[in-house]
Amino acid sequence: MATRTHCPYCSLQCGMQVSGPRRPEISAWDEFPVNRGALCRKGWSSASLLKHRERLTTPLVRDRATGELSAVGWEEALDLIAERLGALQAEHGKDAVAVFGGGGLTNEKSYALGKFARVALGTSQIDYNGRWCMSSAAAAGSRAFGLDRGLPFPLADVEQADVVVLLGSNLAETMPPAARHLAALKERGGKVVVVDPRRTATAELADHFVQPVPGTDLAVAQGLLHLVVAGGHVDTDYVAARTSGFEPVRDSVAAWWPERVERVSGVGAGQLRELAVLLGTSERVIVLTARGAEQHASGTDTVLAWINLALALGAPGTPYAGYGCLTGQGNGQGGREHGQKADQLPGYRSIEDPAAREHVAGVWGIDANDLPGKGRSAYELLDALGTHGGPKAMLVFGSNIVVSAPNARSVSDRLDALDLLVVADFVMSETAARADVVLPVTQWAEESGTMTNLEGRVIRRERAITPPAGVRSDLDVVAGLARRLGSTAGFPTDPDEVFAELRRASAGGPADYSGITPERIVAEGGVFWPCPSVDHPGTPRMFLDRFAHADGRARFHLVEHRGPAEPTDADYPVHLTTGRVLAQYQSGAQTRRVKELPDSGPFVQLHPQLAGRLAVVDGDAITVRTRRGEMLAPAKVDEGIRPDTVFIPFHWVGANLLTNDALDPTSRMPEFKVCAAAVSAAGGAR
Ligand SMILES: Nc1nc2c(c(=O)[nH]1)N[C@H]1C(S)=C(S)[C@@H](COP(=O)(O)OP(=O)(O)OC[C@H]3O[C@@H](n4cnc5c(=O)[nH]c(N)nc54)[C@H](O)[C@@H]3O)O[C@H]1N2
Ligand SMILES: Nc1nc2c(c(=O)[nH]1)N[C@H]1C(S)=C(S)[C@@H](COP(=O)(O)OP(=O)(O)OC[C@H]3O[C@@H](n4cnc5c(=O)[nH]c(N)nc54)[C@H](O)[C@@H]3O)O[C@H]1N2
Ligand code: SF4
Ligand SMILES: [Mo]
Repeated sequence: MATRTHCPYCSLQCGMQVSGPRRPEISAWDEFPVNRGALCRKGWSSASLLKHRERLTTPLVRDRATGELSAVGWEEALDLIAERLGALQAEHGKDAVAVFGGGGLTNEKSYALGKFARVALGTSQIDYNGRWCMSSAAAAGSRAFGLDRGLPFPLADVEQADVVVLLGSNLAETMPPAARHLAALKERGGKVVVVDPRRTATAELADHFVQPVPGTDLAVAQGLLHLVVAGGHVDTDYVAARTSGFEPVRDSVAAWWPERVERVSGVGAGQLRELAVLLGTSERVIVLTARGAEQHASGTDTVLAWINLALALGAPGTPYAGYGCLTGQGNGQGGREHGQKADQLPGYRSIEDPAAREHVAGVWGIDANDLPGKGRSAYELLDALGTHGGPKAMLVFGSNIVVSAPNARSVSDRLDALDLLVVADFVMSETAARADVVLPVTQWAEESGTMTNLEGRVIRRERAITPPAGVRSDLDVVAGLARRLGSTAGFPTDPDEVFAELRRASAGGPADYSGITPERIVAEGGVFWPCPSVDHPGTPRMFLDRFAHADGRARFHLVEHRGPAEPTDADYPVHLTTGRVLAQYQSGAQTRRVKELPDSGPFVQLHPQLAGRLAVVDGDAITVRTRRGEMLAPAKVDEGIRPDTVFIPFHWVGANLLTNDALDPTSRMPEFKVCAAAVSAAGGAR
């Protein structure tokens, strides 16, 4: 019997079937609307990790004398953790313990972690890897529209647009089944614009390929808005009726004439003019951002600049048009709504809003005054570990920080400075390998729970197979620790019970799940939030009548181009950018262990001109250095990348030894997508 569930990886959350119970095999679930049976190779091979020989099946504790990890029973492991957490908190205060979560966790786990931190531990120090993912777009969406839901419309709407602009998205590799929407759009005569410093597989699908210097998307948006204004293409009725703040923005882009934009971004003035006419004369324009535009110290402002352009064109809140962010992780959307973020309570509420505190404290059966306030953001949290006044212990669920955090050497040093590092995982990730206690947990197909995909569609993962003996679910771990810490609050281990509580906690909040039931999810192919009552249909398309600000209007924002936090100079003359390849997922902890997936190891993509200057050919070892570290990898010589830029995928240890930890002032997103580097033939001088 095959069970209908969803892929363990990206935010598309493709529907699939898993046969069970003994030999799990993947088959297509043709009816699920998002992917209609299509999967990428990661999805097809995802069962391979379920019965993997490297699967962790017993808790491990590090022997202080020998430094080795050795097997212990669950009771012993949980007792030990609780005892040490209690002692550290008694000595240093509640905030001595931190929790780090992930955007791949189910809604139930995200919710339980947030509650566990605030109620059982009483700490404010909780945040998660979503800060590194889409937080800049979330911040921009909240400011412009009053609410952040990555895509405010179903992904298939893309097919009905006239122009789709993909800004820093390589979706042909990062969510392959989504590329068919672009094909369908083109068949209808629609146009695709791809903006990327590299000619990617996605750029190959584009009618217009724009190749800016990394970190200059904001200037490109200013230039396009300048031309849209000059060409008389502003949708003035829409701007008057549905927005506020246009005039100062219009005045500010007067200074961004195309030749100036060309000098800053490398995008030709002629191409900008052509694009502005295309955008200005098309009825339905969709602008989609992904990590290429967002993972910058000016990521929030960059997204705001593109939203300004979309608003001037009258797109957001108009059918088959608008702005959206392509969220990345499996539960990248739901993971940011239920309280594992430092400043947040369930239902996408602010932890600083007194009414929100009252409501959630009521659901949790505690006094609102006992709820901690806002904690440190992800990178600031990691940077404070083991310092004077910083956390002394951290529990990690669903992130492989050692590989994926920026400036990773410094982060690893901070992890080593902790008195206690606990990691829950199902494989020995690089981060688990540094832990004092490792807890083996269940995987996607072994447990149920809800996820919210990139469209805001709440879906359900169904348990398909029996977990191996010795593992427990994350919910069990949280409940076991909460009990030992003396918490009297409820920490149910049944995901359905947690979801029922989450629905109540989210009721009345911006991300209202209260009308979403497991039965409805199955019957309706997922339910879009907000869904405030069981007879509410859910909200596939948002903002059609009004935006979420009190006055119902979207807001233009005055922003200025700043460029990369670390500009190139004589010592570090090229831009380094980082990202993904099709066959690997994130830190690679999962996919590097899947034998069906090719593991090329890291490489350095560079242009033939740069390769010529370094006197290297394809496959030669080259060294890449930045102010933070260096790495060695084979050259991948490719005409598709800008000659002033090199690209390294981050699925292996290496790329993040180099990256810059400069943070966006609003979202606290690190600048993964650009820093200054020096490249040389290995062993040779630059
Ligand atoms: N195969 C695979 N798929 C994945 C993942 C994975 O690890 N592997 N991870 C998932 C997750 S969590 C995420 S967040 C998404 C990410 O999905 P994407 O955002 O599509 O992935 P990236 O490769 O990080 O970045 C996209 C592109 O940004 C470009 N870029 C770099 N700098 C700039 C810049 O300054 N401006 C512009 N315009 N573009 C720039 C890069 O060249 C790259 O091609 O993918 C999801 N899907
Ligand atoms: N240089 C560079 N660095 C980047 C990026 C980039 O583009 N460039 N992108 C950033 C982005 S967008 C992201 S999202 C991050 C992602 O980076 P990470 O946060 O490291 O993400 P994963 O590799 O998915 O790590 C998930 C870990 O948790 C485990 N895991 C999976 N599911 C569960 C679960 O349900 N419970 C528990 N307990 N464990 C689980 C997995 O085995 C794995 O070890 O990387 C960021 N880092
Ligand atoms: S596109 Fe994403 S969700 Fe779909 S099969 Fe691939 S990794 Fe899984
Ligand atoms: Mo991500």
